[in-house]
Amino acid sequence: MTTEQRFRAAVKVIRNLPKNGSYQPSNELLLDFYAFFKQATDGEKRGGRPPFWEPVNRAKWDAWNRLGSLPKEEAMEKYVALLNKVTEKIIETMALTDSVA
Ligand code: ST9
Repeated sequence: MTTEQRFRAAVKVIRNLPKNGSYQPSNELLLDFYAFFKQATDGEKRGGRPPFWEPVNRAKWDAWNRLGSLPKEEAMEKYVALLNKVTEKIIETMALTDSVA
C-alpha cells in the first residue's frame, strides 16, 4: 500500500469516529492531526496569522505553520504514525482498567 493510500484510510477512520466517544482527545492532539492533515493536503502554510479574537483559528494556524516546509509525503506518514500511536495508547490504557465490559 502506498503512503497516500494509508493516509487516505487514516483520514477516513478519523472522520468516521463519533464526536462523543469514550475517549476524548486533547486539543493538542487534535491540533497535531489537523496540522499534518493540512500539510499533507495543501502543503506549506501561507497567509497571515489570524487576529487574537479568533483564538481557535489562530491555534490551527500556529500548529500548521510550525511544520514549515515539511514535504507532503512526510506529513502523510506522520499523520498515519500518530493515529497508530494513539490507538496503541488507548489499547494499553483499556488493558489496565476494568472499564471495558
Ligand atoms: C473515540 C475512539 O473515543 C478513539 C479515538 C482515537 C483516535 C483519536 C483521534 C482524534 C483525531 C481528530 C482529528 C482532528 C481534526 C482537527 C480539527 C480542527 C481543530 N484530520 O469539514 P470540517 C479539517 S472517538 C484532520 O468542518 P468535518 C478540515 O480541513 C471520540 N483534520 O469538519 C477543517 O479545517 P480548515 C472522539 C481534518 O468534516 C477542519 O478539520 N472523536 C480532517 O465535519 C474541520 O473540517 C473525535 O475525536 C481529518 N481527517 O469533521 C472525532 N478532516 O477549515 C474526530 C477535516 O482549516 N473527528 N479536517 O480546512 C472529527 O472531529 C471530525 O470528523 C473532523 C472532520 C474534524 C476530523
